[in-house]
Amino acid sequence: MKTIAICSLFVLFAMVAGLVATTPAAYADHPEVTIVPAAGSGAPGCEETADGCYIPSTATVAVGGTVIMSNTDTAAHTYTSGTPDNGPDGIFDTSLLMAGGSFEWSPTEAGEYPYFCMVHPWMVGTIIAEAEGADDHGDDGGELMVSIADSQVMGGTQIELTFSELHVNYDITATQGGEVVLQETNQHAMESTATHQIDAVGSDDNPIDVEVVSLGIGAPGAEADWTGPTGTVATAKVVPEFGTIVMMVLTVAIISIVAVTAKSRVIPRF
Ligand SMILES: [Cu+2]
Repeated sequence: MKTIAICSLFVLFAMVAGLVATTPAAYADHPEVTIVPAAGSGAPGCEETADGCYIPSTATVAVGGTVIMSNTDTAAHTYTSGTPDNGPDGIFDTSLLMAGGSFEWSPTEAGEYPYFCMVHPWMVGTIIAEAEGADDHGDDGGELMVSIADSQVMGGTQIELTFSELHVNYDITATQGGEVVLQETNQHAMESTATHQIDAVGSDDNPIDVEVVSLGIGAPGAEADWTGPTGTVATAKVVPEFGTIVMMVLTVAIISIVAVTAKSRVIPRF
């Protein structure tokens, strides 16, 4: 009897987790984005890395939303709109932001805003301000949203992905303590959801990190016709002890994507 009750409770929580996962709309308009300097960007080198000198190097936010420029580095930096070649354009300027300092800016018009660091001109980034109700499709500059939910099933973890578009081709990788516990490549999502089973269970000390990389949207075998964003579209840290965790907002090319994790708190005992 007791087992049945625990199971029902678990199913209920799994459903709640699923509901949270399927309602990512609140994140669709990018009301807020935080940009930090790459650690050590006071010395040249970051411009050679994939991440760039400001992270994310292309940040997307809604018109009227908030861009938080947070200096988490040990050196002082500026976020100055304009380009190193042409100088400041006067749209925004943090002036010298000391370590730990932060500055907020809210775009009032849609557009692309390049910026750079006055102290370290190899540091450049772009903010994209999107008008409200911007095209939500995977092709030409729309966005692909992937949410990640997890539930614990039979001593393992089930990862459920919810896609904002059909026919997303993707790779999914999960690691725990540096070890790969799930790696599936060239997956094709016929439906708006897909599930993956992991034998491991995450814990506070030993979370499972999940990463979903988009390969493009379209029919399998017709790679040349695939559209939409490619690159990392969602990451999540699976820690059963905690409630919903939004891990990271990653931008992909000119498109920004949101990851949402929902979790179940119930650990079934069998
Ligand atoms: Cu700097």
